[in-house]
Amino acid sequence: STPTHPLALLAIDGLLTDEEREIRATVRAAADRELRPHVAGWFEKGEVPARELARTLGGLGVLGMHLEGYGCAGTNAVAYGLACMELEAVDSGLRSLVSVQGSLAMYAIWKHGSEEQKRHWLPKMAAGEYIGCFGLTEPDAGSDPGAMRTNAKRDGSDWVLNGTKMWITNGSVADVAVVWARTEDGVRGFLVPAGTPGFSAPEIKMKLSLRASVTAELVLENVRLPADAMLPGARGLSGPLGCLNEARFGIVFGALGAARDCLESAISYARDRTVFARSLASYQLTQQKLADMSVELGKGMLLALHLGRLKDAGELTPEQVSVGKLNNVREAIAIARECRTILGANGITLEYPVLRHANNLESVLTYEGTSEVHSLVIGKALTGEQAFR
Ligand code: TGC
Ligand code: FAD
Repeated sequence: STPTHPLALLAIDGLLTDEEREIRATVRAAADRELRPHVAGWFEKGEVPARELARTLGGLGVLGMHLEGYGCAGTNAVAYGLACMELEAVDSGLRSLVSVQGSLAMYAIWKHGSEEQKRHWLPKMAAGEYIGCFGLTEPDAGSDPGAMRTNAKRDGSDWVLNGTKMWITNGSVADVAVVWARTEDGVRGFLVPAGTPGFSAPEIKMKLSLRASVTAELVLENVRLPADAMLPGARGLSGPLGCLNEARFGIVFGALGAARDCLESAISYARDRTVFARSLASYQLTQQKLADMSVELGKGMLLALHLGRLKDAGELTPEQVSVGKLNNVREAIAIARECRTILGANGITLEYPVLRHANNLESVLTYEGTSEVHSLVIGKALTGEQAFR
């Protein structure tokens, strides 16, 4: 009989509006046409044409797509999640570019910036003419950003920044870096334009994950900025942590895109591959793997949609985002690894997307709060006791 797509099993599409389905179809078609044919090559080289990509993604309307005004599309959260899913079905690195641009750099400016900062940066960032990055993590402060050393000191009305940020997506190609730094007044955000004297962003090479994404260090040596470089609306760690909720939400959907792509590859491969004189898909062991993975994919999708509906109703809490990020990334990486077994030796090549996704998901498991951090956030919500420190 005709095979059913894993996501059609639970008829989840019926829970989407026509507009959400249309946006998803548009992003999927563009991603399949303009990104998918190139992505294995970018991954192999460890290089992406980031500027061209940003313009393509800006033209598609996905940069800051869930923000209102300033040239942004103003879609609902579910549509944004579905776009992340389609991009990550191609590669987590492409979704990363979009997450960091829209949910971290643009969102920080949109939420905490002055009117002048918003007008200056947001329309060009939405169009992909300017690229942004978001510098929170440091070499010695990842899960615990409160331990950051980067600092900003007043000199007259200017600010002088010193410190190092690490693992910064889009860092070396960014036109503007949102840099979080310690001040006398708590943690504050600063907009550092590329080319500011004392500021450099060397790229991090030799990665085995997210090779189709730019990752860099940000080095700030006596970087002098005018008073109006500071984001006026963010004070304290809640400023950057609030931005993370936005990007984590995109990952809840995005990771399922990578998982879906792996499962589609594995089902198609199992149907075509003959082992011991029969189709690999006809064996019970294979079917059990496929059934278990499809069940997890469907559950993850229902969870993502539920969180999306809560977000659109203005009710989504950080703990709920942690449930989604923890579950969906953990299941996505398990699915990617299991699919790899079905492909046998072919599974280790870039001819198929599966190990590329699995390798990418190693980063996704770690960034935006490791799985351990999200477990601890949920544990704190359940017990009222923080176990971070
Ligand atoms: P804690 O004392 O709990 O909180 C400090 C202040 O922040 C508030 N807060 C939040 N606000 C909004 N959203 C959240 N999710 C928040 N979590 C905490 C909190 O209410 C408090 O506010 P106030 O007003 O009382 O001061 O902070 P803590 O130091 O104990 O840390 C808590 C912990 C561990 C959960 C937090 O630090 C954390 O989330 N750590 C993980 C760090 C992380 O996720 N970094 C990601 C960097 S960006 C990135 O990875 C981009 S990759 C993207 C890509 O390429 O796609
Ligand atoms: P650590 O915090 O040192 O953690 C090491 C291990 O200890 C982990 O398993 C962790 O879960 C565990 N651990 C930590 N605390 C506890 C605890 N209390 N109890 C038990 N175990 C604990 N950051 C940005 O700011 N901007 C970006 O754009 C960005 N992009 C990234 C892109 C890539 C490809 C990668 C890999 C990372 C990126 N990051 C970015 C950094 C990312 O957010 C951090 O790597 C992440 O927050 C974890 O920090 P860490 O690597 O320092 O690990």
